[in-house]
Amino acid sequence: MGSPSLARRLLIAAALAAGASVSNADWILWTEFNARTVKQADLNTFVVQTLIARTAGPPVRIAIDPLGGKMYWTTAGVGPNLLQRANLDGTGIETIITAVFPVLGVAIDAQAGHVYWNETNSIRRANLDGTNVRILGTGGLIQDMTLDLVNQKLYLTRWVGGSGRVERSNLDGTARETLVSGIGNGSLSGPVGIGVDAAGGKVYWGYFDFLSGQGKVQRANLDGTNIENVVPLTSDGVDALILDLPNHKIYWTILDFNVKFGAIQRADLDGSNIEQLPLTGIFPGGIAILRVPCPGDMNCDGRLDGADIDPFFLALGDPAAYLLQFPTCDPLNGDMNGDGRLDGGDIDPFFACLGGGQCP
Ligand SMILES: [Ca+2]
Ligand SMILES: [Ca+2]
Repeated sequence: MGSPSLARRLLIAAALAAGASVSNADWILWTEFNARTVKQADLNTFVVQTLIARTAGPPVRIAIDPLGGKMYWTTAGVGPNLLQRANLDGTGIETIITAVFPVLGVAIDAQAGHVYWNETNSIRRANLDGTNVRILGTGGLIQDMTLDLVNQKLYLTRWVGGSGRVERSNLDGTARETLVSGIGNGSLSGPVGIGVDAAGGKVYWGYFDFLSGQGKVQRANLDGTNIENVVPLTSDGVDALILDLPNHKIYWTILDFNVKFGAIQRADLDGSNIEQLPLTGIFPGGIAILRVPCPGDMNCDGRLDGADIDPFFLALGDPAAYLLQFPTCDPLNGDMNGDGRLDGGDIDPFFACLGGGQCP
């Protein structure tokens, strides 16, 4: 399947003239550390649903595998140290890793079929079912981690030798390097949650000072230069941090352990438009964004519009090149006739939906 024919181009022009854009609401998922629950809220209405009524231990971070339709979370503190997963509706809970030390960060490489996590002083990965565990690195107190699947890098926050650090390595743990050091004193203050914007060339982290209880959001270039305070120092510690790149947002949690107060806040990637989500009485351990599948959204920006036409034909004609260019997208977003395959039979339904007609 090559480029669109003249007839298709006329359809495209008609669709674009109609200003077609279809988007669905996204969800925010979070773990409740004290209550041992996993909850979600619609990001338009903020109506809350409980997905998991009781986790085996206090849940910490959470990550989503959209391709496999699973959520993964870690547990630490009073209770077993586990890496668990469940279906996105909370059913089918499985323990995939039982660890000696608290399990903190978790990240998913859905295309490669790998789950990454960090225990107190080691970073590890396994197949998504928990088999084939491999230790990728050790040392210090590893706080959290994230993956840059565009550049195939692993980023982590580590407190070691009286210094809080941001480090990175290849996905197999080789070529580890320190990008930023001296973030806090590395014993009572330092970097925790971490996220990477590969296209924007920035790594973001949350900063938590457990002595003063204060926190902030910082970022740097991917080589560790040009450190900036994105969100200035506030009176609550900043803990978990994730990026919602299609919507150009940073999400983070603030925590006050003394009064067991917590909240989820967000801002634009440059730190402007800070707001607190209207979710009261929460004490979040980790957060994740669940993007509702949007039929025909081939560039994964959450919308079906003209920008999806070229990626649609790329996925049809050269699936490997598509996955290289859109490593976090599900090519089956293009399965517009619902037969489980992306092929020529999806072209007419794609343009029908794009043009404002029937969508799956
Ligand atoms: Ca799109
Ligand atoms: Ca199909």
